[in-house]
Amino acid sequence: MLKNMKFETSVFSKNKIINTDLKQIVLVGKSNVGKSSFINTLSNNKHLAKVGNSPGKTKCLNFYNVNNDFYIVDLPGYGYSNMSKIEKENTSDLINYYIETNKNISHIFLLVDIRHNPTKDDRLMYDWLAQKGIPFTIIATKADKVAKTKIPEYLNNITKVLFAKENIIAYSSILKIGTAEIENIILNNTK
Ligand SMILES: Nc1nc2c(ncn2[C@@H]2O[C@H](COP(=O)(O)OP(=O)(O)OP(=O)(O)O)[C@@H](O)[C@H]2O)c(=O)[nH]1
Ligand SMILES: [Mg+2]
Repeated sequence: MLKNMKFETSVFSKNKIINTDLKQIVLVGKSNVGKSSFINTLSNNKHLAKVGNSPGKTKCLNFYNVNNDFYIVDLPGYGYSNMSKIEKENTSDLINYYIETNKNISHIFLLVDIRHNPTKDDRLMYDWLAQKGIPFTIIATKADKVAKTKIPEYLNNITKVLFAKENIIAYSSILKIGTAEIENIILNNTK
């Protein structure tokens, strides 16, 4: 669990991105994959981030301050078809700008649903991150939804579809699978 994690601000436009020297750990992934739930589990506070049954819950960049040491940044999900074209363009423009221009991003978690083949959007995001050179880890969410014995098979499949070289971790916000490993990655990248 990450202690002293507090919501700091929501950012809807490029010029409002906070100016800080603190390191940032960033969550990216398809809408509904479980990014906001991940924040709530890590902070042990189920009311910290808004979680939704319908995709498209998070529509801005949300900055969570951890003990004034670093930030965890929750991004809007991609691939949500009900968003208007303008909304989609604004969101992806904001995400691209934030990741492209920020020198303080020390690690990215790319979240994908353990049960499904990564989508075309996941592959595009993977390729984009891979060529950026920012270290990242793939998190396979909702691991509570599959049989424990099948987890390695699902992880292999995701790695194969993404042609990924990165480490991949099975994770569940409900059963707290993978949290210790993830916390270690966060702490090692924010020293
Ligand atoms: N079974 C299970 N459900 C989960 C898990 N994590 C999230 N969910 C559910 O998945 C849905 C979406 O979760 P969110 O955390 O809001 O997803 P998000 O990635 O933030 O979605 P956007 O804000 O739309 O991008 C909610 O109904 C959650 O309760 C998990 O580990 N296991
Ligand atoms: Mg969200």
